[in-house]
Amino acid sequence: MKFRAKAFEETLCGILAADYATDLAHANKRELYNAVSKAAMREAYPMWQASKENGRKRCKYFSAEFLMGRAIFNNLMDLGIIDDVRALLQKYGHDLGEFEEVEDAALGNGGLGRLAACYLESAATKGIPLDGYGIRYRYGLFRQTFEQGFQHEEGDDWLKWGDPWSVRVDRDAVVVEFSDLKVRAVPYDTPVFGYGSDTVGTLRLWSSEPVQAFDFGAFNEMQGERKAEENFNATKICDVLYPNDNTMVGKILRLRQQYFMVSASLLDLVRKEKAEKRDLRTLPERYCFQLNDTHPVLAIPELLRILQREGLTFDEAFDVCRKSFNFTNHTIMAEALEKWDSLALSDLIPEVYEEILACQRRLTQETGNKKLFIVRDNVVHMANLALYVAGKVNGVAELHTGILKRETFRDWCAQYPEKLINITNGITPRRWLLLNNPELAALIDAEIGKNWHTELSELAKLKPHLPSMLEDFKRIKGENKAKLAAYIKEKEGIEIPPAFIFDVQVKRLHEYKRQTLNALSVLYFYFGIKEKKLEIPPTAFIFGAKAAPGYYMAKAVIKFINEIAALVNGDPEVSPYMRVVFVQNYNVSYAEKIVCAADISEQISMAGMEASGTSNMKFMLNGTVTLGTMDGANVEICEEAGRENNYIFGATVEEAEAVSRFYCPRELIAQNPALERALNTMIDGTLPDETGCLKKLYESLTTGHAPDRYLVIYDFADYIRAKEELLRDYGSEAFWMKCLYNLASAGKFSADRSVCAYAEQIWKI
Ligand code: 26Q
Repeated sequence: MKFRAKAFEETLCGILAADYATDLAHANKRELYNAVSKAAMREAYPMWQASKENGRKRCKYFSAEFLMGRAIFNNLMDLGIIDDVRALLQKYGHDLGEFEEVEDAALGNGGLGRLAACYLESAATKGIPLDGYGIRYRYGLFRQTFEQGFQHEEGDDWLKWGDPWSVRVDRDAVVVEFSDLKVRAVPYDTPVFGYGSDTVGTLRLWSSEPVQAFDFGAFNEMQGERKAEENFNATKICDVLYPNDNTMVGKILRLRQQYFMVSASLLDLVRKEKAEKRDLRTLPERYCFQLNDTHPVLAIPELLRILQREGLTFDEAFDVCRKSFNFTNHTIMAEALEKWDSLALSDLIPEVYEEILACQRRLTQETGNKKLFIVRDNVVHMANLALYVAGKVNGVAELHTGILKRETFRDWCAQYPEKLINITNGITPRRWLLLNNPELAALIDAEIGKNWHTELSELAKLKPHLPSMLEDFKRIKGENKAKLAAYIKEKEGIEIPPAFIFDVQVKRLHEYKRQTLNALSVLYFYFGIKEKKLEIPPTAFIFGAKAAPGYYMAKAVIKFINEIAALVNGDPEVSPYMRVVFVQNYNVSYAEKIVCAADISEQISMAGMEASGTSNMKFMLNGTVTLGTMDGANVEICEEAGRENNYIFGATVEEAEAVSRFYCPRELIAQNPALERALNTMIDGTLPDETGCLKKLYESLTTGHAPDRYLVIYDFADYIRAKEELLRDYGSEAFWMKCLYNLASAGKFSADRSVCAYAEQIWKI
């Protein structure tokens, strides 16, 4: 679908006049942004409406996080009008690029939230009826700055420029009930466009409000104070996204958020079904639900509750749930598997807790299997509730699903062998190549046409053409690097010569992801160069990561790397060969700039810990080699592109498991003076340690009951071997061919493939 440019211009002018009393020549950036967005919304509205009312079975993707990033460029591209709009604005002296100041919608933490966003776009593109349901947080993931090397957090006022891409639907508001509080849930709908597609999905995010508008008269009455408090609590539910990634914090407000979101979504849906006089027993014919990890799993007992209230028996309601719920697991880490106290649940949502107990009873009856439980010792295990009721449960990469089957969920697998399946993650090639790297996309178009935009496996057709693309590829990468360097200079005040190798690790900060391993290698190179014992081609080590504000060790790692950056960049003997930068406030928009400019993609988690990873796929798609472990989707990247075209090191899952049993990092340190030197910077005054956090970081790697849980020290030597090999290869023709071969092999990692697999194997649509 493509709008008529003239119609768009007329709509735009109408909005500028009516809403801002201005015109194209005089509008400011903010007015222009809102008006352009609204004009696109208005033009696309009939298509959106038609998509909703096509009578097909729909999947509802329940997720506490949707990391959408900035909408405007992606939407204009997907609608096929980005060039027309750019030209139109130019005619009146504006530049589309000015909208880069618009805040990201960062209503998610990392991989899990971004995956949800990629899947919505891919489903719309592929004509799969998929809608997202979540929470409209007033503040998204915090904005990060560094002060004296320490992370500081500020509120993320993502609505600062307005939210022209959403529509508030008061008509569909519902009331969510807690034992102590009633809350009005008001939906805001955002259209999700597909690339060159008539299918438009909907992202419905719920906002919490007081049930009644605030009543000042109530101050004079007995209940005045309570009313005021309720008003306050009601708004608070959606105040802010919990900034944790792969760690669970058992906060009651978080529980309220989870119940708020699923209850509102299901009340809304059941009300619609009733309005259409549907038999609720047949609900699975029209809907299915995908639970994005355990965060929305309360949807299961909530639907049981609602359906029984509507007259179904428990068995009938349970049957509906079995047929409609499915569950994706994104982690094997014990600290991320959600558990809630029975007491908290029975206090807050007693009727829902009763349904959980009913599920536990039914599980015992059905299986008699003592190893399987949902509630034990007054703790509710949310993943187990999902494992029991969901029709299908999926892991997010082959290796990850294997571990789930063999270990984490072994007993469940034995009981329900058909339930667990794998669907390897994917990314949308529109945002992660077409939009962020238009020059490379055009180069590919010139070789094989544009079909790959929606059939990414066609990239394989590039394979015979790679040698002839080499010079253009190098030039484009060089230009992207220069742009990124200029941006980093502006934002971070650090100079990176574009001719340097760009070695990049960007992802959430977590011990298992091992930013520390990368940091120690940087120190290894630093001392090697300083003492004239080794040489490397000039390299910039680029980091980006947010640490959960309550995650002490993660914050210590940020401080560590920032101090290394100050040491290296400030040393005139070394800085001609090395630079280090930790970019502030890494987010989706920063990622778009970084991914197209990287020479090395660092994917160095301890084997078995990263369920999949998705930034690894983004780098690959932009023609970047992976320096990584055999973990998550890295394994499949090697299968597709050849291990010999990437740089693989470190313990495998099996080795890691064996080593961990009787592991003593101190012995390894004693045998490796260069490693010891690097580690000692944390305690010998080489790096300033005002708070003692570097000492704590040192201790976590070397002492105590279980030192170095993530085998940083164990993998260090092999990591250096692989990294030095990569740096030696860099710049040779063989090296550039590896980059291109990775690009040409990235077809599997399209989110289009993933959503089609969900539609066929799970949703049956
Ligand atoms: C749970 C309870 C209470 C508070 C917070 C949480 C919580 C929040 C976020 C638990 C986990 C997360 C996020 C997990 C996540 O992003 N996992 C990543 O999912 C990606 C998509 O599948 C994978 O590629 C990554 O490997 C995985 O780490």
